[in-house]
Amino acid sequence: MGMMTEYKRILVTSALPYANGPIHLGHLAGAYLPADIYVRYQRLKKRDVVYICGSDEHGVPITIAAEKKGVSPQEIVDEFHTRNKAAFAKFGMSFDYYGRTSSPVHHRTSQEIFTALHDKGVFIRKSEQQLYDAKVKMFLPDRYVKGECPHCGFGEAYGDQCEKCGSSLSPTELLNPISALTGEKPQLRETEHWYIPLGKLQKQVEEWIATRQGWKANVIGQVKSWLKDGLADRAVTRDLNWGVAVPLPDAEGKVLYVWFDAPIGYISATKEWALQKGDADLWKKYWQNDDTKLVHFIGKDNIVFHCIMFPAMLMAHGNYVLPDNVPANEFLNLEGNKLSTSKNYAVWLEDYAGKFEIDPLRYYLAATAPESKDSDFVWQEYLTRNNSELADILGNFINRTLAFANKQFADKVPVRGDVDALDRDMLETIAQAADKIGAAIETYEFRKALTLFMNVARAANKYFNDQEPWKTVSEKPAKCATTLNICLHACNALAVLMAPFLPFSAVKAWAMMGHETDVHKQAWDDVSHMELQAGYKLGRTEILFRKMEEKEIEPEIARLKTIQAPGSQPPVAEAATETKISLEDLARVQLRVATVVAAEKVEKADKLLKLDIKMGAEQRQIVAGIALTYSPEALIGKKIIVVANLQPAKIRGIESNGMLLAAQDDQGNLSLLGLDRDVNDGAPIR
Ligand code: B3M
Ligand code: ZN
Repeated sequence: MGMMTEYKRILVTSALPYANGPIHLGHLAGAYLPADIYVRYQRLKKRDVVYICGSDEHGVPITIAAEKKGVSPQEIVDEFHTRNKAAFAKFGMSFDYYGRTSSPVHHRTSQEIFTALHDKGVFIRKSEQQLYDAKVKMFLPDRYVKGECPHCGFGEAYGDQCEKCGSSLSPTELLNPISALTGEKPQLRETEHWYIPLGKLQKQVEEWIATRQGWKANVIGQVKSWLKDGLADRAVTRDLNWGVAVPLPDAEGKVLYVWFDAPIGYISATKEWALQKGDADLWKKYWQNDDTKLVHFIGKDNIVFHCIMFPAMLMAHGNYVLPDNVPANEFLNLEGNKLSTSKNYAVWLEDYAGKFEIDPLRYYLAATAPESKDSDFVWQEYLTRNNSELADILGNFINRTLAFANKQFADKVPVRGDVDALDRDMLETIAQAADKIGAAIETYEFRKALTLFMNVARAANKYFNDQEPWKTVSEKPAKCATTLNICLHACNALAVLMAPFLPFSAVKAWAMMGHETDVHKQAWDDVSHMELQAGYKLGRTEILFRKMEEKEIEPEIARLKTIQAPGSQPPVAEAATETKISLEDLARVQLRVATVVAAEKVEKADKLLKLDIKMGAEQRQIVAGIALTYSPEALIGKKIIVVANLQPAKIRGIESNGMLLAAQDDQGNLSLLGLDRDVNDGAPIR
């Protein structure tokens, strides 16, 4: 399975979204749209390609969503499987099969793979202490335990992560843990689990990773850093009553860990696809052949599972193909802030589809996809891209060409006569377009591919302008006919070239060119030399891309503005007027009076002063950016107000343990907050 493999077929997967909520733009931009472009292109290349996706219906994300809504997990997954499948279809995601992990085929397949590994003696069985809620008689999965973060003191940290400081945690690390189910204090109890010994498999994984070529820097970087830290054995079973039952006699009440069964979902969905095709064994051709090119499209948070854990599972099994590439995307932000499902800070596919056209969104998302770093969805940019690129360039070129042919040539393709240099250039651009765009798609550079595509439309629009057919029509009719002939060839090519990116518009454009065939069944390699005979009758013209107005997007922007997204940093004025904090929030900030006992400049930092301050019995050092307004001498003996419980930080290598408060005027001058009656230092401010 080295890099020189001649692949005979392609198997493409997109991450199986949890069926615990609707799909938003961040999902689409990360794992689905790029895959769909890739697959549509491969089909046009006439390659044997199968595109698999489906719902991930197991794991704690599902049971938690069910609890929140007060319904059963089954109800949750039924609802969102159906809704998400429909939403994806609306956006043109052209899965060959959209499965679900609650299906019997999936349960059986996951159990078979678990059993195969178990019988080979791959797993290690370990018993360990885990938190148990005696009231509901249940071991608590990570997310079901809450408590105080041992790193930052945040009181609402989860058993797997503190959302305040980002530390990853294990439930037993939490201080004062409580069960999220009952609020009870959990007990430690002995439980047994099966582990995949990633430590032991690390070498094999490393050797395989070393053979991978053309992986994105963000992906390979993350993988190498996991490997460098050393892989830890991972439990592949859980004490939970929702999921695939562990197929062993002594494993009552245990299910497979969701990250064990979910990727197997790709295999089971392929099995169901094969069954549907009437050839039950067809899936083997894709999964059990080294000449299958397996490509996993995912978001960056799933890298470790797709590049290490799942390959390790399949290696240990021995009978499956491993991915040729895992082109993971980074994250998409929204109007400068992180997307947040819980705060409804997102653009939901279902909502979007009810209001706007699909292709302009596909276009904008592909143009700004977070391929190598996080990127930002901005409504205003979406509108601009639609109006000044799709409408003004691509749409305008096709529509003006067809309108001209309609008026001057009775909707027929005119004769191509002698060609001049501009004509030749345009024909050359058309002839090379498919290969150039294709090469970028093959290397997962979708933004580049889209730019190359638009450059063809740009060139064609310019060609139309430069040849001035509206003038030559009366002065040199043969030249005008040649120009229009070539413009129509360009339209014809553009209709096929846009198909992977803009599948709905491609259908329209192809019909406008008078074809009754399916544009998605054309051959990419024919684009360079597709012929339109003189006299060929064109179809009915319609506007390809409508210009949008500001007022259409204003409500969307306004809605997002009312939500305070996590990780956002609103401008100061806005923060002051809009963000309300509770008394509890306020109580977390400890302000105290302090006396400055020593002050000196910080070398090579003209804004900074290092201060020694005294708060009652306590003395400490802070670094403050006040040197432009205050000299060190002026400060000594002064009483100031400081934030006393700020996490210590190093500023220019100097420890700063607290922050002083000052007001700032328009010119940037500072004024230290003080007291209007003398109070001893150390006094609290309430
Ligand atoms: N459901 C996680 C996610 O949606 C998970 C992906 C499974 S892919 C096999 O991010
Ligand atoms: Zn924390």
